[in-house]
Amino acid sequence: MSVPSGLVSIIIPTLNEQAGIERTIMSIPQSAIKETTGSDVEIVVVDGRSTDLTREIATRLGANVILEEQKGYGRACKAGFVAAKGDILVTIDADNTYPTECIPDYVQQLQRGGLDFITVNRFPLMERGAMSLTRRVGNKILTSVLRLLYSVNIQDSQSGMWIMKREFVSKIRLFSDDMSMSEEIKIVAFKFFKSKEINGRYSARHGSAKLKVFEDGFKNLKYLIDYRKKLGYSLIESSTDAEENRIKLKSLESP
Ligand SMILES: Nc1nc2c(ncn2[C@@H]2O[C@H](COP(=O)(O)OP(=O)(O)OP(=O)(O)O)[C@@H](O)[C@H]2O)c(=O)[nH]1
Ligand SMILES: [Mg+2]
Repeated sequence: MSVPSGLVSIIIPTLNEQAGIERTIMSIPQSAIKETTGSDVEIVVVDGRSTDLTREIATRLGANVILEEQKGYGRACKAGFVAAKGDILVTIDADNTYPTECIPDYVQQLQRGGLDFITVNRFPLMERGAMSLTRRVGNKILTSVLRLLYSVNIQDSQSGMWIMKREFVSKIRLFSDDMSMSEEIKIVAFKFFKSKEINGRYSARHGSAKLKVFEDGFKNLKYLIDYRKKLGYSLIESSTDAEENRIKLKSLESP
């Protein structure tokens, strides 16, 4: 057993997830994470004005519950990145769909592989009935467009389980506040950082879906097309910033 030295933050965006939040939090193997990775664990729930008991349940279970009043999954994740204190960040949904039991292994893979970002591919180990045919087809279309437009080799563009170094998150600029943030973060990670996609179980959801299949599907497709103009601004220390700096310095030099 190693001595805890770091902190792993588990970030959970929630919107009316009283049916799944307790199972989700209870399934996080906190002592196994500590034993295998040497890190303590904090749970950060980012709630978007739930009208059910989500916040109360999460608070009772010891999570740090913060409120992000502005709508959107992407917005909630970004608020979680800011609130989380860990040097490693993990995102999961509050519906008990992702393989939390694998967090110790995934964090170790990140650390040992010197990786910045891991995303979980849900397709090979998906439980029966966890995703409708329409959603699977929609995901395949979005993933193919992403691969084609950005030359990024991933199989699941919409997965919401990521394991990341804090440093990675600090270096990137994410523009989307919606579900499309999920594809955006993967594009940036795979284009500019050391990233990997690994296969992980995906189970049927507890509680009602917040994803609106057609509305979000089309929005995500449009985002993929439009995002090409923003990609150049996705790094905080991007060439644009560097260029601006160069211009400023040059103006100082001039007589
Ligand atoms: N804070 C906040 N959380 C949100 C918002 N929209 C969705 N979420 C949460 O983000 C997570 C992802 O949303 P889901 O509805 O599970 O989307 P999905 O995983 O693509 O779809 P399912 O497979 O049906 O679960 C869930 O935990 C939601 O409760 C929002 O506007 N604000
Ligand atoms: Mg979900």
